[in-house]
Amino acid sequence: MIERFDPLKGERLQILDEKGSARAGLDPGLSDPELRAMYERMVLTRTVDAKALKLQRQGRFGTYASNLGHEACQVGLASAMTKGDWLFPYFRDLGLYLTLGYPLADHYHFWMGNEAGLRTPDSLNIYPVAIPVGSQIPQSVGAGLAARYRKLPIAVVATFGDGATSEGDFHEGLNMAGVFRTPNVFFCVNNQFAISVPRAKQTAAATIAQKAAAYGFPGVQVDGNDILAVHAAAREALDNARNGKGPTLIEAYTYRMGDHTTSDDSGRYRTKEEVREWERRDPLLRLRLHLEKKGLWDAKLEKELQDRSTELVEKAVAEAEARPPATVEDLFAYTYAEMPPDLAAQLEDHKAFLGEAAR
Ligand SMILES: Cc1ncc(C[n+]2csc(CCOP(=O)(O)OP(=O)(O)O)c2C)c(N)n1
Repeated sequence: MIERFDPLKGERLQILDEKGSARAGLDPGLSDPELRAMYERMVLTRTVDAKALKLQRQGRFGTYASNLGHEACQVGLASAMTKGDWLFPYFRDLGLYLTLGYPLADHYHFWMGNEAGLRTPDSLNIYPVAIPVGSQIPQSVGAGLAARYRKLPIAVVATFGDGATSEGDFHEGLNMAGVFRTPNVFFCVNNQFAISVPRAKQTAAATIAQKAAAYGFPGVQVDGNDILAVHAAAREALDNARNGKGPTLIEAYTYRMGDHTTSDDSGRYRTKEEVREWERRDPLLRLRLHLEKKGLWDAKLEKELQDRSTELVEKAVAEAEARPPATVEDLFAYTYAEMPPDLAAQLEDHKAFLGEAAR
């Protein structure tokens, strides 16, 4: 299916339209429980996100990057991944974390400023979140290469924003992936902005997906507010990676509905009309309409889901807030299996500094 949509011809994969109807012949044929589970994850993601913003405003959370509007990208991709696949995430990936099973209280704990929340459970293949934009891309290619050497039938996913495609890391990573045909899926969340810099200033190319052609592998642009399109493209790309058919670049065309982070004011660089225009394309609404059309959803189920999600969120917040505060060791502990000597030296230095400061 990916090859049927050529980004160089301006073609974009969309399966669900804004009224929730699926295009015949493209529907990935998910079962009713799978569709419902996807919607439930999207609603949970939005609930978790909204609570995070409130906590930040109340001073109970650090700077926070909202995920509003990205739920289809995140849940659509994660629900196509299978056990064994690796994720090299960026900082705006809440729905991926929740769908892959990251404990909600840990997520809150991390964004409350405690590195212990970033300690990925051993059962999950999630690399620590990358704050340096784009740095996770070459790392994911290294992991892809390692998987090939070990003959593991897995795929390695890196997620990143449109801004990351201007970093050298993007080009170096994709070039190497193309040359070595690594089992990578590069998932670009094109949400139109890198903080205040619009996509048009990021690249002169018409699409990000078309850049894959320069590296010798397929690229596809999908409607990032259409969970079926995201899921179908991701499933095919992941299958190809696992089956030795090399990497794929997926550009999910969407919009960042919120501010860049709680430190930003997007009203200074974009209009309310533009944001309102994208509200019509709300990814949750689109899947909900689809479920209703199939007779799988109604107001009662919606209310129950909202209540259940709120309850889960409140429990996780209470759990995270009841945990002990971070230690200095926590700042150094959760990235490497064994701490490298330079970090160990920095830790000792810092402890000595704190000891002196306390005297
Ligand atoms: C290497 C590097 N340069 C600059 C920054 C500051 N910074 C943080 S997020 C961001 C914009 C990222 O935009 P994009 O990749 O499009 O992702 P989005 O935030 O839109 O999801 C920048 C410039 C950083 N974290 N790392």
